[in-house]
Amino acid sequence: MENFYTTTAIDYVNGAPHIGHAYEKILTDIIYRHFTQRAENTYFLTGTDEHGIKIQKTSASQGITPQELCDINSQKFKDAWKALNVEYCQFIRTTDEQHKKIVQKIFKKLVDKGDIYKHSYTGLYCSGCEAFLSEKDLTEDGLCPDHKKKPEVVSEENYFFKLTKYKDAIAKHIKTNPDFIVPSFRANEVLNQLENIEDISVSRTKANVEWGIPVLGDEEQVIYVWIDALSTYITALGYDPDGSSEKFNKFWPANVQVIGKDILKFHSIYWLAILMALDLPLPKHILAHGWITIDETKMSKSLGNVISPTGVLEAFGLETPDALRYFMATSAPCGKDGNYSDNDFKEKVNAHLANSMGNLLNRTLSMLCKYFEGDVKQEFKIKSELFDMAIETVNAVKHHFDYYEVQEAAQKIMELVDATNKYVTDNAPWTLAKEGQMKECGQVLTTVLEIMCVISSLIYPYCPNIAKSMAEQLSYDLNTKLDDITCDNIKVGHLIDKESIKPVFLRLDSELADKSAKV
Ligand code: ME8
Repeated sequence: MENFYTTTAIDYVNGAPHIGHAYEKILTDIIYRHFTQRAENTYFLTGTDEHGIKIQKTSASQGITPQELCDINSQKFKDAWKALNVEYCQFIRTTDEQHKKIVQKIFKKLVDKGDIYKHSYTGLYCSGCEAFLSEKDLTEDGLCPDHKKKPEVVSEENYFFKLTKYKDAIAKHIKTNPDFIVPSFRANEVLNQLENIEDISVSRTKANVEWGIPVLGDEEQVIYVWIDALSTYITALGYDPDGSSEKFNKFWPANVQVIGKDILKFHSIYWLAILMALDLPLPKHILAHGWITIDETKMSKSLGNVISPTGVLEAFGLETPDALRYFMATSAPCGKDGNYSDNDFKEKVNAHLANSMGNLLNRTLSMLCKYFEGDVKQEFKIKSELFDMAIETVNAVKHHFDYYEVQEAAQKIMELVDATNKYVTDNAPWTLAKEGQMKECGQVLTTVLEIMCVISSLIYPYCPNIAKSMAEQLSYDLNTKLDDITCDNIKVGHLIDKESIKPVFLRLDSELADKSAKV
C-alpha cells in the first residue's frame, strides 16, 4: 500500500470536546497508526466546524466575537487531542483563510455548472442540526428527532444544490460497492433516505445568518454548513478548482472517512453528490461509528452526564491516555453503540492491560533476570507453535483493519496475550528452573519475549506509550512494518538488567474510580 488518507468529522465548537468526540478521534488515530505500519505515506486530518447561527448566538450572549469564541473552543479540541495522543497531521478550521477562499471557488464552480441555483423557499429549520428538515423527518409532535426542538419556519431566497441530479448515480455507487459504507448494514438505511431526497439549501441570507463564508459576487448570501464543512476534506489537502496541489493528488480520494452514524446521510449522499459535481473521485470507504452513552444513558448537558475525556485522565491520575484509548476503542463492535462507565473502564483496563498483558512481560523479564541475569543464550532460541499463532494474529489484525474493525482486531490481540499466558502456566518455567532444566526454562521465557515483540507492534496503535515501553525493554524496533514481522527479534546476549524492568501499565486505583470529572 502506498498512500493512506483518513479523516474525522470536524466538530462543532459550541462547547468543549466530550467523550463521544474523543471516541471518534481515538478510533481514527488507531486506524491511522495501524496504516502507518503498512503504508508508505499516510495522512490524518481532523479539525473544527466553526460557522453557523449557534456560534453567532452564543458569542453574542457572551459578549465576544464569533471568531473569538471559535478560537477559544477550537483550542480546547486541540488540547484534548494532544492529551489523548491523537497524532493528526493537520487540524483544519473552517475559518482558515485558505479554506474560505477555496470554498468560494467551489461554490462558484457549481453555480457555473448549473448545479447551484437560486430559489425562494419556506422550510423548517433546526438550528441544532444546522439544516432544513422535511415534515417526514419530524417526530409525531413535530419536533426534530435529534434535538427534541420544534424547528423554525424560515422563508428565504437561498441558493440550492441540485442533489436530485445525482440521486441515481449515488444509488448505483452504493449498490455496486457494498463495502463503501462500513458497516454494510447501514447501506440500506442510506438507500431509503435517498428515495426521498430533495435539492438542498446551501446558503442563508446574511440578514438571518451572518457568520459564514460570503458567496462570491452575491454579498447578501453566506455559504451554509455542508458545502463549507464537507469541503474541508479536500481544501485541507490543497484542492483548488483552478489547479490542485501535489498533496491533494497524492492523497485524494480518502481511504476512509470516519464519522458518527448521525451524519452518515450527509457523507454518503450530500458529499458524494458534491464530489460528483466537482468531477472528483469518491472516498473509498465511509466508516459510520456508533454513539457512546454514559452509564447506558444518552449524554446530554441537561442530564449533567457529559464526560470530558481529559477529565477521565485527571480523575484516574493517568499520565498517559493509553488506558482510555484502549477502553474507548474496544467499547463497541464496528458501527455499534458503546458505553462508558467508570467501573467498566477500571475493570477492563486493569484486567487486559495490567493483569494479562503488562504482568506477562513483567514476570517473564523478571524470571530472565532471576535465572539468567537478563541474558538470552543461543540455545534458548527455538521454534514454537505459538509463533504460528502470533503470525496468524498479525494477519487477522490486518484483515480486521481492512474493514476498520478496531474492536475486533483488539480482541485478536488479547487472544494472543491469553494464549501466551496459558503457555507460561502450562510450561511453568519456575518449575523447570527448580528442577534444573535451565535450557528448557530459557526457551520458554525467550519464546514469550518473542511473542511480546509482536504484541507490542500490534498494540501500538491503541496504546502507543505502553507499546514503546514494552519495545524498549525488549530492545525491539517498533518501526517494524507489519508485513515484515517475524518471531525472531530477541537478540542473543544481554537483554536487560533487573533495575531496568518496569511495569508497562499500573492498575487503576479503585478509590479514584468514582471521581471521574464531569464537564
Ligand atoms: O456533526 N458518541 O459536529 P458534532 C459518539 N460539525 N460520537 C459522537 C457523539 C457520541 N455521544 N456525539 C457526537 C458535526 N459524536 C458536524 C460534522 S463533518 C464535515 C461536520 C460525533 O460536533 C458525531 O457523530 O455534532 C460526529 O461524527 C462528531 O462527533 C462531531 O459531532
